[in-house]
Amino acid sequence: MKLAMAYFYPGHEEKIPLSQQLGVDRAVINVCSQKTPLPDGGGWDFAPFKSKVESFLQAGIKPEVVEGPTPLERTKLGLSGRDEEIEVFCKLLEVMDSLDIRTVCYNWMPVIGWFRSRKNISARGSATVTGYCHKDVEEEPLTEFGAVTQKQLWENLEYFLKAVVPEAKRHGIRLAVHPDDPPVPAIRGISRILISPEALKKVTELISSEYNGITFCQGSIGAEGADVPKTLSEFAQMKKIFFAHFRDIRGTAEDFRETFHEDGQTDMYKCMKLYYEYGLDCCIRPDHVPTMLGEECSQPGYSVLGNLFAVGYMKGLMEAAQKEIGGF
Ligand SMILES: [Mn+2]
Repeated sequence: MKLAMAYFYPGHEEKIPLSQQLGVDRAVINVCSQKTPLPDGGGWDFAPFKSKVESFLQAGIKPEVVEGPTPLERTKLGLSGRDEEIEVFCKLLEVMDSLDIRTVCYNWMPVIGWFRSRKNISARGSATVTGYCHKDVEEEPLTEFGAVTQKQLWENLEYFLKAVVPEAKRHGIRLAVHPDDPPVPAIRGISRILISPEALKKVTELISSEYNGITFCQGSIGAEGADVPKTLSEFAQMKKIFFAHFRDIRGTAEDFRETFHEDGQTDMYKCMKLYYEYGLDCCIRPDHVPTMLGEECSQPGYSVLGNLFAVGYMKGLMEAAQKEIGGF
């Protein structure tokens, strides 16, 4: 397994020296915020992305995964303009190929995306974590997009995969879909489809390809109510885990809170050992972290200090797993 850290927000580049100090030499980076519209004309300027990659390489850190690709909102909703979005996404695959970045993590949550109804729940020692309580949003009105059905989302996903899997294969880029988070059937009328291990498996079967797989987000899969180590084994056996998110929660899909990485409901060492038992050679990164002492809660889940704790914990588990099982 290859340990990586995420650099998504302005200011995250400050983590580069920290990453060097921690001995983490892989990065997960994005192309843009998903809310950013396509520039007029439907094209995309990849020059800033290329120079970002170059700056990481100069610091001795290799970008391994693009998480947060070019916008796919119209594609997810099946709106006009989706073919232009797909064209830009395929161009991204070509650019990634030229930069030797071999995995792209995308999701199928239009409009609302990653969502928490609470962002500063008090955790141990006054750290804060995020959480979701479905009751908080039950009374909320529909969005401007009205009701979006599960059937529409599946059809749109299949349309997308039919178009991009051949390009992914051509460029040697693995498509790693992220499960929906929170994994509830709908929020404000926008359905969610990737809310169970069965649904994730179905994605890999829509277009069968060694380039069509998943991001194994332990926190999301735990919130689905699934047995995380068992599900991990199943997807590892199918060779469908292309990227892993290391995170834990307490609770259920309808009512959960995130935790420090060793304080949730999942056997994290058992999970780490399984990655090595199956000989997976993909990136794993700390997913959302608590906001800690002296930090503003301005980037809930993505502040810096929690990453230090997570990386130390993960390195310990990885060393133990390597000694027990072998692998790299
Ligand atoms: Mn995740």
